[in-house]
Amino acid sequence: RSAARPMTSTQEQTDQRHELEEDLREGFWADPPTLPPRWFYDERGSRLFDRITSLPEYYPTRAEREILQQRSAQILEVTGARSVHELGAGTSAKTRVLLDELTAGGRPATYAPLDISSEVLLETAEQLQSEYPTLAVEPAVADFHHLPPLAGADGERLLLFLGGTIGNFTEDERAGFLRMVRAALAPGDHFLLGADLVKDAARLVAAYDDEVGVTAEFNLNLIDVIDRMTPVTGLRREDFEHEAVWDDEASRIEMRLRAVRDVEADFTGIGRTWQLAKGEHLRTEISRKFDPGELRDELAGHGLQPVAGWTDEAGDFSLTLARV
Ligand code: AVJ
Repeated sequence: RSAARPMTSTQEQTDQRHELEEDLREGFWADPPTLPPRWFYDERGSRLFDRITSLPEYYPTRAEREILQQRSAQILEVTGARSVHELGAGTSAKTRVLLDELTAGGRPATYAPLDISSEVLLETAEQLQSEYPTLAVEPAVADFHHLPPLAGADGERLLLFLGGTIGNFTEDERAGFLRMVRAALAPGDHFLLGADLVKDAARLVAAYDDEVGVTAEFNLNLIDVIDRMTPVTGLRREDFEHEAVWDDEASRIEMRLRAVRDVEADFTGIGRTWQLAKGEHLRTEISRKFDPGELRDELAGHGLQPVAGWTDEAGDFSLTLARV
């Protein structure tokens, strides 16, 4: 797989470095210091996340797949969708169930995977195009702040945002995101949203602090990503430990890297020194857990009318279908 990958260009590397440095400037000197979760997903981080999705403690991926397996036909019937757009598509693994239905009987249709990583996108697109000959696969690079114009006829678009990634946003970011989604769709178009649900705190914490330590490795990999992408001295992964905490008030899991000794890192690339005292933490991710009713109200408040909602058998995860 890596042999077939195009090399990341020097220009792309420079752009990435500047984007990271902007996020560092904005987040690292805040209280608590933070960094957007997108930086987890370098090659190694993406591979670690793949391993997370099959951990016994990490139920969301299995739960969402279960719902999609049961409801794909119904989703396409209700929406009448002929063009499917997926934000954060990655390898489109779960989406295949839906694409099978979309192209059943050799019907032509469009699938537009949208992702921040052009490498993964192009690989996925090529693979899908050969698997689904009647499907027009139209990949596009997009982040969660900017959607390109979505192909397809008004009333026949379906935009997917799966995996529970909506949970990574703060309340403000989520509001902005839903406004963007509403603006990208026309009357009669649909939006399908995957969201993790509130449940027993011990199960939630276990899902983000697994027994064999894959999630800890995923979290600590962020230090290596930063160290590799921007010039810095004194930033060492041995100085941090992984932590997952349930915040009941905010209804979210927080992933943190807690300093096990005083840290002083010199970010020579941005000309600033960063200090974190022993016992203090860097917040690396929030993962908001939802109440189904509240989520439906929030969608409706943004002009996205809920028309159906499902959970897996155990009631752990939800898919909500909304219409403009
Ligand atoms: C990919 C954002 C849905 O929040 O559950 C998994 C990422 N982080 N384990 C999540 C994640 C730690 C995941 N999302």
